[in-house]
Amino acid sequence: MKNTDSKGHVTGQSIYIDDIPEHAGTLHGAMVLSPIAHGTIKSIDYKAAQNTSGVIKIITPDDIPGENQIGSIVLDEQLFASPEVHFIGQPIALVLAISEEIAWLAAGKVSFDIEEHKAITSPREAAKNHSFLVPPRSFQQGDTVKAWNNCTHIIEGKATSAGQEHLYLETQGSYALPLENGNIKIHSSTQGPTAVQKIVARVLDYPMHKIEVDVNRLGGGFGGKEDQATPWAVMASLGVYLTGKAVKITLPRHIDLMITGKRHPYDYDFKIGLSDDLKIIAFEADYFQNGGAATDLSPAIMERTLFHITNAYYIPNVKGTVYSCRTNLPPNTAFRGFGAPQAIFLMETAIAKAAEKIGVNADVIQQKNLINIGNTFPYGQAPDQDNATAVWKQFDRQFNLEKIKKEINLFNKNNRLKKKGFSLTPICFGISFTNQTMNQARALVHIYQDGSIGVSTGAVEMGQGVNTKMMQVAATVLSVDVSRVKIESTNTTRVANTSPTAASSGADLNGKALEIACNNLKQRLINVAAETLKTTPSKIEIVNEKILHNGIETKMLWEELVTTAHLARVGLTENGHYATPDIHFDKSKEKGHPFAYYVFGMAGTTATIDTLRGTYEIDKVDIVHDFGKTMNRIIDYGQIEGAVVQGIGWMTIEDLVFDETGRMLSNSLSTYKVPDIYSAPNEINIEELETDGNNHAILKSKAVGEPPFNYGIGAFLAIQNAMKAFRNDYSINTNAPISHEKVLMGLYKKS
Ligand code: MTE
Ligand code: LUZ
Ligand code: MOS
Repeated sequence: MKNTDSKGHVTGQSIYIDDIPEHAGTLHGAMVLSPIAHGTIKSIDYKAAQNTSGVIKIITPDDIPGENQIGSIVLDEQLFASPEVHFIGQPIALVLAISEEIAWLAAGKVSFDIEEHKAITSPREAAKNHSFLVPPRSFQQGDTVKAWNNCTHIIEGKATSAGQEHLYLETQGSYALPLENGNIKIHSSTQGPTAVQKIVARVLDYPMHKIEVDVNRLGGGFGGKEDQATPWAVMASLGVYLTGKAVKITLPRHIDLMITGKRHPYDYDFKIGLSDDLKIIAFEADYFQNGGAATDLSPAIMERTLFHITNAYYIPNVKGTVYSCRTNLPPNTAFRGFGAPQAIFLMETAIAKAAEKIGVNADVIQQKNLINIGNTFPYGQAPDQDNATAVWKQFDRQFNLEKIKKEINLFNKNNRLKKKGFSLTPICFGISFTNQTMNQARALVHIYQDGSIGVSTGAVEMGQGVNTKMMQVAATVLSVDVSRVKIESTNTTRVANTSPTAASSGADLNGKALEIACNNLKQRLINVAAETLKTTPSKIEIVNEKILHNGIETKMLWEELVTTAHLARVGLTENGHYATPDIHFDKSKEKGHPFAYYVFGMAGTTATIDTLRGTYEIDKVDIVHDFGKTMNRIIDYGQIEGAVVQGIGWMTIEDLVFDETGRMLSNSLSTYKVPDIYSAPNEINIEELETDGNNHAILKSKAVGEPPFNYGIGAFLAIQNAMKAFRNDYSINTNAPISHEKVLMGLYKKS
């Protein structure tokens, strides 16, 4: 089935926040932003802004009826900074005006008297000052202290990986409308409608039932709207509360780039030890995450880093510690992979450095250490499928590792101005929110009298195709044509207490809830059919809209059955609730079984460098991926292709640069380069792992949103392997991204 949104998208008819027709008298909001990264506000002069024609109201912390607090995990983030500011661009107040242009013009006229304090931008400096968002946390198994004695090879080093801008095509925004009795309806471009509802209620001192949040779809989220869609919805609602008018806020692109959080940059220290026969005996690492100025989702991201420190390998002695460092940058947040890509990057880089020092190919080490059934990850869970090895074997069978290497060697022998490099990236990604409570969802299904079906779930459509998958689930379970199914907007009055659509689990959790609701409705309809046909329910089936009795078609069709049920006063609405079974985690021991299942896979990345210019191209990425049994090949392949390109961008050309005062230098799309068609691989070849699938996944179709992002890490090492082919004394640079500039310098740096 094609993505149900594709026609609307290409014809421009899909509705985003900015496409919602405006009510008469709608006001537009713009934020007054902190000009410095750290300081105490002594006084603010709003006169020039207030006197700007078209300005209706300026909202300050004094106007807030509830709490000036939008923190989620830790309550350490003010809606409007007062009196201290903690990053450049932090909102201080909101200007409401009759147009967006006037609002931003007036906001720019506000002047301040601020006492400036020292700004910290580096996580290592923050760690030195013990400036942490939450206490450090460690996972371990075995005994790394003793294990070093058993290692033949010990390699130590440092590494860094940069942040990453989400660059969702639709910038952050919200449109809030007054309803009767002080109630408010909010259209928000958010992955977490309930998070918005809850925090608006907190700031307005309202019960949650007065706030309705409606999400039609997002023009991309990628994690950037899991928590950080909230402030704009809160500000717009506050505007509605104070003026009684509709209020719209959408961030201009350059403001969105400047003030919203990104993927966490990490600094790393690592030590890896191997035996004579290249078994990894021990691995120890410290991860310094650059959390920015408020906690946001950093502790959860820290946790997902810890869960992925060994990637797809079994290492008997491991210790990993994550330090969540408070700095004077915008609070960093969820981004596809949620801390796991950083962990996997370090593991793969450590292996590459070990291989370089020992003088073997990295794939020898990789293959020898893949995790098998019975081996535990450092937190105690063991994979229940031998898929790491199965992926490797299938990769070799379908892509032929020897052949790839031979071709590259031959090319490199015959070319001086171009060199090719190759790398393998096995991955293993745990599926479930690491916070157990969040692994629940609900779905509300109506079957209308005419046999058509309306479905509401907690899942948010952001381009990943979850609505299409929900249509497929309802149509499959009820055995009707997908054209009968309509997916409604995600709305807190229809489906309450939702988890954000995140952790790649949107389709699984909401799909399972929907499956339950549809199965219950189906059973009810089967009972009606049995009564009408004077038989027992166990002899009735619904297949492709036909009603079968003892396996034989009857004259009764879907529509007639539904009408009969309604006339017999049988309820045609059902609410399904799903909570992932069998998951648990004991934080006091840091052991348990947090994941419903794992997604495995492996990418082989081939890159070509231009040895004169230092430029590069990614020739191809060959992938064996564990889909389980994909329920929608078009969507799932699209998710892999997008994730691979996004991952390559993170590792190669996307470079977020801040100066020491906390000012973002790469603050536009001319200085912050995202991958375009030229930097995408020329080929992405996807093969499906041959497997029976996994019953915890919806219709056995495994979560696919985030895991393939990690395949992009291969580009970092493939490019550098090409550099090694140019000069064999080249030593792998462990600081990502490997920009064209770094390649050029690396090729000609005096050793
Ligand atoms: N694909 C598109 N087109 N746009 C997005 O914003 N977000 C990614 C992934 N794929 C995203 C996307 C992220 S970060 C997640 S967690 C998953 O989709 C969420 O959707 P799912 O849980 O339904 O897979
Ligand atoms: N969000 C979250 C996530 O709150 N918990 C998670 O485990 C997670 N994982 C990936 C992406 N978002
Ligand atoms: Mo995705 S980072 O879980 O929104």
